[in-house]
Amino acid sequence: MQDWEREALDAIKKAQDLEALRALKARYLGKKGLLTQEMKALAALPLEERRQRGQQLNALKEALEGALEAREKELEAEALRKALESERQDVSLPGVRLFAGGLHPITLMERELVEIFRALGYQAVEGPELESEFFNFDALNIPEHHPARDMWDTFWLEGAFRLQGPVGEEVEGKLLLRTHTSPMQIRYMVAHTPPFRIVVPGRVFRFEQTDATHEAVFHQLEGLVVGEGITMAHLKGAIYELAQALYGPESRVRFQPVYFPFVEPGAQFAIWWPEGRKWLELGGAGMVHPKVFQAVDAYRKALGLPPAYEGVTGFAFGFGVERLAMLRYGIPDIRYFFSGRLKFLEQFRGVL
Ligand code: FA5
Repeated sequence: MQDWEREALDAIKKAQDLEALRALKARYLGKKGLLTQEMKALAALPLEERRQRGQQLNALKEALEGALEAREKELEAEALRKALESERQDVSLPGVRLFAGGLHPITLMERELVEIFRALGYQAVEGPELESEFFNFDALNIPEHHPARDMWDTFWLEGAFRLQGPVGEEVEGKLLLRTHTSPMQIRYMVAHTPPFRIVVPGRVFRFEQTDATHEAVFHQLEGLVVGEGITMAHLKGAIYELAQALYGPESRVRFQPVYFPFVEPGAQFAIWWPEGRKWLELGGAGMVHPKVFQAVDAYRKALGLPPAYEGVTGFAFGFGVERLAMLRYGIPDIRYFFSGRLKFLEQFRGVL
């Protein structure tokens, strides 16, 4: 064996990568490789020597090819091992949680309530938070200086703001932050003719001392159903359906007479909460007061619209959303809702 032959086998075994191996292959077995040259040189040798050398070279060729192939396999295996090592995933590492935004618990509760009434054929509509004295009070049979106004401590607005009425007309008069969702009763009736069933979710404002169950900013859900032959029984049925949808077949409803200027008779109602074994005072309700229908038709007349509320009856209700959300989500203090605290809000966010 010549020196280069031994060197060749040695170099192949030590080749560090596939590229180096390819270079070695070209160097020895390529068209101009050393072995190829030796093969060519055979022709010049005498017969006996040629035979012997020919055999040697063939054996050498086999040895080189074998060594190249073996080293190639080794290097490939090594490359694969390295790739697996560097791309390895530790599946036991804790995952990274990606948080999405979430809906506020009041929004969740509001949506649940609207869905309940939608299933009963009600349409959901919304009204402005900035409201006029006329829609919030006067048209609801609560004239200025009437003691009933004290039922709602009001944030009045100073300065000039433009406010649109029910059919886009500009509204005059003193402005306030609505103290309840009831002004939407008037707005809706002015712009529509009965029969209809609506619910009005929305934010309301009262100039009040806050405590664990009272906020200056809170939400109500108003309901209004008007048509021929609507009675108190329909009202009770609606609240009963609400109770069933919220708390199941064990729930019950209770009505007690109470005064609201815009209904007659008026009632406050409570729902039996089976899980907590107590009555939840939810809100007020009653049959739409004839004076409210008259105020609506008078307003329609001023707009040039024909009267639409003669010979119909209707019921209305309005209740607080926060109380129900507090129960639904186990929230002990109403002031958490608008505290803006992330720790509180994060409990309601989604996870992607
Ligand atoms: C009203 O606001 C009437 N508009 C309800 C109504 C509608 C009566 C239609 C008849 C016909 P009241 O002021 O009682 O009523 O408020 C209704 C509900 O809002 C209360 O029962 C309570 O659940 C909730 N509420 C009232 N004040 C607060 C407050 N400061 N914080 C949280 N919730 C309140």
